[in-house]
Amino acid sequence: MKGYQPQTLNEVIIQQQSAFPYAKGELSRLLSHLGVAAKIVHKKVNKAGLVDILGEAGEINVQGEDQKKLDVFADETFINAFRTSGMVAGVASEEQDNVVVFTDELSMNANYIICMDPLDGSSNIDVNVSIGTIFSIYRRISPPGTAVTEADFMQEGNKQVAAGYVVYGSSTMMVYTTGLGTTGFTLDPSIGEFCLSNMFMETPKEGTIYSINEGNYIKFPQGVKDYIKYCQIEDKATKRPYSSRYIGSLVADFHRNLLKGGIFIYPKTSSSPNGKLRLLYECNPMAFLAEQAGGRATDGYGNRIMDIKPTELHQRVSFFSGSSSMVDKAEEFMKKYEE
Ligand code: P6P
Repeated sequence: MKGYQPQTLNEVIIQQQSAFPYAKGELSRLLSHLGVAAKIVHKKVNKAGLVDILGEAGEINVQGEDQKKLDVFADETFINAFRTSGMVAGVASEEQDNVVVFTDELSMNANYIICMDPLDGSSNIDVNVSIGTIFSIYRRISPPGTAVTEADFMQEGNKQVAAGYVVYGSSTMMVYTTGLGTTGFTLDPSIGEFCLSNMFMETPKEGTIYSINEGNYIKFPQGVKDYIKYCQIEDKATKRPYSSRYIGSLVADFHRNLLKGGIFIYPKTSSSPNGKLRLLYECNPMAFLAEQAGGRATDGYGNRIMDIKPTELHQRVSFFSGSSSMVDKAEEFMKKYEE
């Protein structure tokens, strides 16, 4: 019987690199380094209940959230992987107030910068619910040989050269895009490799799942309230009522909707007037993946997430993403009340 011949992350990255005739392989090597760091974090996340790595790290991050030890561990692991790769000049991280600038000569001459949420869904860490890492890769704007500045990170999402996430769930998966479609790999712990499991993922145009924290209902814009009621009305022709599914980990909710179809909404609310999710390291990478899989990602008012010009590092935006027809329908309700 033909042996199990998995296609590994590195093999697929190299194959995809051939689509870029002038590629020098730097991005490929960077994605491989990222894969190694993800395996290190996977190992810790999987043992979170067994070793003293649960609970608070005693710090508060820039978001005002308690930093969990795993958050800090993941942040340090990915930053070290990027620093030692020699291909990254600096990192913007949810866990770091300011940009982390690499000042060694090799890194200062590197061409790439990275925005990341090292461990998204931290409130779920201690209760064994899926969490994730989200990353977004750009070419630097400043000249090689100089230290990057915050200005290098103020690029629209449409300038991303790659983006992806790692979801630490019932299995650990890496899903990424370099603009050639959205591709998924599943970690095979027995060989320690991410193996190709979903080539060219396509999200269904229509879905029957809506993901939103309905606990915030009274704070939502009227258009969101109307859309939620639309999802709940019985209509066989459009397979309504839809199912409400909300895990509270963006990566887990996004991944399920990507595979099954659905819409994820984190709108602006009366208490979060700009929304909660961060543009640079949550919404832009997810938007790139959604669009590469045939979906949409907007702010709910017809503005494509990847066209938004960032103005600050930890900027928050309203986020509607998923099956294209569902985002279209939600925006119809939002348009009725547009200021
Ligand atoms: P809420 C996790 O903290 C996170 O940033 C995303 O992963 C998740 O989608 C969202 O916040 C959950 O926020 O307000 O519904 O708990």
